[in-house]
Amino acid sequence: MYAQGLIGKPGGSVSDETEEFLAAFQARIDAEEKIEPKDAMPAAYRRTLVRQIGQHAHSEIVGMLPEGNWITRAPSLKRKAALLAKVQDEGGHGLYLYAAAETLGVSREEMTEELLDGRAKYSSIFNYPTLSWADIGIIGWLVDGAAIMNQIPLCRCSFGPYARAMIRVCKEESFHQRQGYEIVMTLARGSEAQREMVQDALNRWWWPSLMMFGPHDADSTHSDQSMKWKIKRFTNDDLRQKFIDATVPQAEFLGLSVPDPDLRWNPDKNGGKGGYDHGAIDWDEFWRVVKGHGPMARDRIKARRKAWEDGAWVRDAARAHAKKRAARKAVLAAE
Ligand code: FAQ
Repeated sequence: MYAQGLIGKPGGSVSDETEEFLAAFQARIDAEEKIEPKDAMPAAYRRTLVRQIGQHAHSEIVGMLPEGNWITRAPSLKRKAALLAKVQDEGGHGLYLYAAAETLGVSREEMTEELLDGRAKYSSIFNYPTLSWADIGIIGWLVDGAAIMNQIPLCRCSFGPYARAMIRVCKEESFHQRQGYEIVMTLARGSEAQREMVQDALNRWWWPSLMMFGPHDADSTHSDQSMKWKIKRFTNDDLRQKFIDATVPQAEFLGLSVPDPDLRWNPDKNGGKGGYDHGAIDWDEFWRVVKGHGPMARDRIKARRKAWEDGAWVRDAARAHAKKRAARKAVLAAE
């Protein structure tokens, strides 16, 4: 089913990876060539991609849950239709990403099992609860906004199927970000109670959104190698800074305050272009959430497990159908 390069094939050994092979592979990366599924690749390159794309796919699917929670309670038919479409888009993103990871020789079943038994992660952000309608606007504005900041550079990822999937994903995320901002703008210009509701949502989602970019560069285990392989194009801290610099003026425009007393414009930052200094991120909270102790972690995995078990009959039926078709094809070929 999968087209695999001999070197670096799943379960294969790294003993074939001569210095010459690794140098030739790096030269292709440095020349901005795309690596395709049939190409030979170092086993560690394949593993890094399976890890990152798999975790990205899980994040999209788990990410449907916090917003899905508000579909039945959206304040108007228009808002309900838009939210329904957005949540459906996230499901689509998960599917493109699982398909991209499958070209590396890992099945969706295996990836899902890794998620359910805790071997694979998903984004920390989806472990927080959605307490009010304003959270839906804030998620679009901040969470999709952070996702785009991180994913635009992934459109230039060295692995072809991931880069190509990201192009469509980013177009859709950009639309999501705007619908979120529009909800926030409506609430920020609404009644006193609506302004308070949206400020409260911003207070709760600001820091978790900054944590989406991953640990501080000094604690990022994969960044150096992923940058060398041009899987990542920017470090976690660089993207986080870009996000802060883009988002703070938007909050100011809305008349909302970013919950960071240490936030200051620094004209010397970013090589003299200016940028915001910000307060300390609570890394203990980040690692607690990443290790599965986020406020909604148990519910999220429980929901995914239930969906996986409830869908078992569909997978069985699809397999039985494929077997029947193959048998029929074999009979026809023999005639
Ligand atoms: N949460 O060495 P690094 C979305 C883990 S999609 C949980 O820096 P890396 C759309 C990391 O996996 C959101 N774990 O790792 C949407 C590693 O652990 P491992 C998801 C995290 O890979 C919107 C360890 O920490 N986006 O929101 C997190 O080089 C609205 C060390 O970290 C993507 O997945 C975290 N925040 O950089 C959906 C984008 N950060 O694997 C619905 C693609 C780090 O060794 C509604 N991924 N870890 O056990 C990436 O760009 C990268 O994987 C990073 C992390 C930047 C997330």
